[in-house]
Amino acid sequence: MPVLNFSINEIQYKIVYYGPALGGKTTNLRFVHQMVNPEARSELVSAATATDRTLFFDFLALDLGSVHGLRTRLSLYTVPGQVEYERSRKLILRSVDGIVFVADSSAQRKTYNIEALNGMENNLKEYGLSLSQIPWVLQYNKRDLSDVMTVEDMNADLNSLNVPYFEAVSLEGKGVFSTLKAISKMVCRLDTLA
Ligand SMILES: Nc1nc2c(ncn2[C@@H]2O[C@H](COP(=O)(O)OP(=O)(O)OP(=O)(O)O)[C@@H](O)[C@H]2O)c(=O)[nH]1
Ligand SMILES: [Mg+2]
Repeated sequence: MPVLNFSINEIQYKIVYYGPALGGKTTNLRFVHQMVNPEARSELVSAATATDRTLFFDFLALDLGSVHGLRTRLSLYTVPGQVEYERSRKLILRSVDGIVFVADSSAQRKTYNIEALNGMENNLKEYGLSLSQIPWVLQYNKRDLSDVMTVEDMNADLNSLNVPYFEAVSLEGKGVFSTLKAISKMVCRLDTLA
């Protein structure tokens, strides 16, 4: 649910990057943070372990400027992918407006992608939400690996709802902004976003 504040003419949308452990969610946010002009973004807030695994979430705010006369902000969050953090993942999904599901293209990670997607659906259900109602996109990350699944096979596993999907190598920034642009358009219900 977007937060609308008429007194300051502002609307805020929450986008969550969800997916299996080590799929590249934090890497997406790092690249966005690196590329966006500091005046249009916050600092990247990360709570990570010593080995760089997300502990609770990462957070980055973006200012899209004026859209339809309203100052429009995006709050980007990642969830921690490690299995034991289910409670955190559920909490972070609260009041979500749009989701980027970051799947790992490695064939070895196939079942982890499916389990994470099932877990996400269950968590959404507890908030009365379903994947057929909420704007979401898929990112097939790590396309640079040697054992990638085909896009067709990944769609068969993860994309029964036929949502937009993007191939990415987020470590090199490839596909990061096409993914973000697509979900932003969907949550803001815009046809043209620069
Ligand atoms: N080869 C390759 N490695 C990547 C890519 N994107 C991310 N990685 C690497 O994958 C590892 C995990 O990336 P993270 O962004 O920390 O993954 P995450 O999904 O945030 O992981 P959790 O916080 O544990 O859920 C890191 O070593 C990244 O450098 C990619 O496109 N290709
Ligand atoms: Mg992370």
